Amino acid sequence: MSVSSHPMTATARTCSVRRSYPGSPGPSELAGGQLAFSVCVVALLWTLAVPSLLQGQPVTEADRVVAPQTFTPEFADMRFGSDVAIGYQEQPVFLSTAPGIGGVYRGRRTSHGWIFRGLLPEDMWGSTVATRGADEIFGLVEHGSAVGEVWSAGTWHSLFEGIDGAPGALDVFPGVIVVGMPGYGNGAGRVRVFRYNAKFDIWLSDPPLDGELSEGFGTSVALDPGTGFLLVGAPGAGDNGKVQTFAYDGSWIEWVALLPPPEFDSQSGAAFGTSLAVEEDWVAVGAPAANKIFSGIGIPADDVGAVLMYQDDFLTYDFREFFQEMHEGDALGTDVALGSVEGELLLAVGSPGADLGAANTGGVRTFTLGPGETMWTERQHLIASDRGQGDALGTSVDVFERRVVAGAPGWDYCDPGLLCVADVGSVYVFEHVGAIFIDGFETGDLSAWSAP
Ligand SMILES: [Ca+2]
Ligand SMILES: [Ca+2]
Repeated sequence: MSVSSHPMTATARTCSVRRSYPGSPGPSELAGGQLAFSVCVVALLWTLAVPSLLQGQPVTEADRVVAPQTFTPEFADMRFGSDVAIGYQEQPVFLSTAPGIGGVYRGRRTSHGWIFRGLLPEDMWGSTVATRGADEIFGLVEHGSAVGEVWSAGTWHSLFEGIDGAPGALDVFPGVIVVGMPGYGNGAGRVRVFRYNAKFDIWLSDPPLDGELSEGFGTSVALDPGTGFLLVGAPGAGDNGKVQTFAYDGSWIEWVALLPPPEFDSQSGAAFGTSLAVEEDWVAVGAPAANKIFSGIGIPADDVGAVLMYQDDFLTYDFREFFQEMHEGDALGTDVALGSVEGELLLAVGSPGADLGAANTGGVRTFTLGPGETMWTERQHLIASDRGQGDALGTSVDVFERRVVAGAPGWDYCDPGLLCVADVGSVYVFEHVGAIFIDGFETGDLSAWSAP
């Protein structure tokens, strides 16, 4: 069951995410609506009769975080939340870029709320963030030169500098850092795997892996801890993009390429590989410019986006199923994240172009896969309590255990009596407790929450 906010004139067919999988006779479409009460009275009655389908209900954030400045006009367009990463170091921590004014923030959740530390270098801007285990890293780019650096956010020092492109994607394991530089070579893209050499206390790069033409190779990167493989998204490759896998045997050797299934053959430019996440034996790949796979139900729509699920079966990465939004420009799959706790996998997928009461408020779709299950089930729809036009929630998402963090870099700060400061950006934290996400109503903290 999925729900989307829609004008009062919404019809049932416009209220769902489509689910499709191999052998399926067609998408199952279910209706609901968060603002579309005329539709959703029916849907609510229906869902009450079928409790197992009460899963796409909208839920707002447990916590909303803005960067710690006072919002003077100079902070317009800082776009906090452009990229986010969440982890846990005795307390929940997250990292976010704010590329419009340069820099990177690290927040940690204490009993007194979020406490921030920021790095705002004069001549560089923060480009991407990543965390895993004890490691927290971010990329910086020099103004005007596109030469990059990678820093540790735990210790606030540069790990290595002078890399040959702007870091656009990072992944980290103890002693290994993968850097995607999709703009390298006029957009061909390059990926470097750095390894820490303890003897000389230095990070050394494997020979670079390069893309071709305007593939954008390295737009997304991930190391698969199960196989030891490297996965690299190249959304400009071929007709619709690809994810290339590499096995390591003294050097990186091309393995299989993940491609969209044949349903996507009739379109081009889907940007498959824009985003990428790996957890256990599953890989999620975002294709935010995918057009709706038209089955004769509803109406065609461009750029609804898609998230496509692959499962490793003895190093094969087989396609399993995909999900799409329904409306033109929703851009599902702009970012994806996977997490795992107590045997259940949690998938979060951003749709920054979704219109939930206003244009491009954005939202985040969630799905789970329980122990022994083979098909993903759609769960609650994560939205912002204060959503506004152009906020673009879901531009970035990350998951750690049962916590989802999502960036809305287009969020505007508006205070009565003051002019609005546009595109300051905001970050939302959603808490998954038991089988559901909870919001301010359940936590008893209504300060950053308003029920739709
Ligand atoms: Ca839109
Ligand atoms: Ca805005």
